Amino acid sequence: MIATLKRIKWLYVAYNFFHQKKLAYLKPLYARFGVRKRCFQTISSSDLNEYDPLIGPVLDRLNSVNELPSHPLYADLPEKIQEELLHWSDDGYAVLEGFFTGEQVASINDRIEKLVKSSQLEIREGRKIMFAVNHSPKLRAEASPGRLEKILEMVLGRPVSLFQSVNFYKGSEDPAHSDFIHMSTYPYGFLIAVWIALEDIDMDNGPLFYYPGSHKLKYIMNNDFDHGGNNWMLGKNYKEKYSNKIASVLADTDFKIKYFTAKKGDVLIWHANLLHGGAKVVNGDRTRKSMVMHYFGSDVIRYHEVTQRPSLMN
Ligand SMILES: O=C(O)CCC(=O)C(=O)O
Repeated sequence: MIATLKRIKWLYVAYNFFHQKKLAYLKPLYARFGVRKRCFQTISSSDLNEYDPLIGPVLDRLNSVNELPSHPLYADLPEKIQEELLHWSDDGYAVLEGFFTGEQVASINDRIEKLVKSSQLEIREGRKIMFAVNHSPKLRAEASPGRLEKILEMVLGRPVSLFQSVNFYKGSEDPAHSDFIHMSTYPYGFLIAVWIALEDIDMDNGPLFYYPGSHKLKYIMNNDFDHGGNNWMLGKNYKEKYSNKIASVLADTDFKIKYFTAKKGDVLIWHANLLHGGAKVVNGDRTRKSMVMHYFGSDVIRYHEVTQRPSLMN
């Protein structure tokens, strides 16, 4: 019953109608990009112009190898991070080894534990916790410090704002996907993800996997697969249908899978369209503590392509 209700698009429109203040940021953006809709209405890639690299992130158009070294923030970064960031345009990810110290990771884990114990956070599907950062400004500051956000801003070419966090206790085993189908922007590409290893991770506890270079593939949006929805209802098995589409796209490429077998405190950042997921958990007794955060670039239309909902701005 609840699952069916969640598929009715007009319930979202009604909800948005009563939250128009949080959608007002869209008005000038709709005017700028020629979107002829009210901001509480549904929005999807069908209402927007095609992908246009000229208005997307600079490093999608120009190569980070040439562009980043002259960026004012680049010179202050540790050499290892500088080197990693240089291959951003080609590979769509960067590893920031040892970005957080053992003490910093312990403090993040401690804050999560306390929030769970105080029942402020619910563990979903026995493995994940959504939006922990919204419950603790200290956690937010520790997990997303200025020195991290500066790197994201440099790579995305705009100021960023943290949209959500997801903490995992166990490996997600999520099939390969691009985050962009869930956190979509217009212009395309103004989303960036950060993944923090909150303990050592190896092939046994379900590491994150990703396909270097896959961010250059076409963005897969609703019109690119049979999602089964219509003007009134969202499709029934869109998740499965979307995953099948991504699997078929990958099958036609020769991208090589990589696993983020990480040490506690290591960080992976990735591009809006990098295909990634969670590897199989071989040892179900083991935890795989991690924290992923997604950030939007400033001054863009934010929405959820799957449900065609514009994102509320708090
Ligand atoms: O941590 C994982 O296993 C998957 C995370 C993920 O796919 C995401 O946050 O988009």
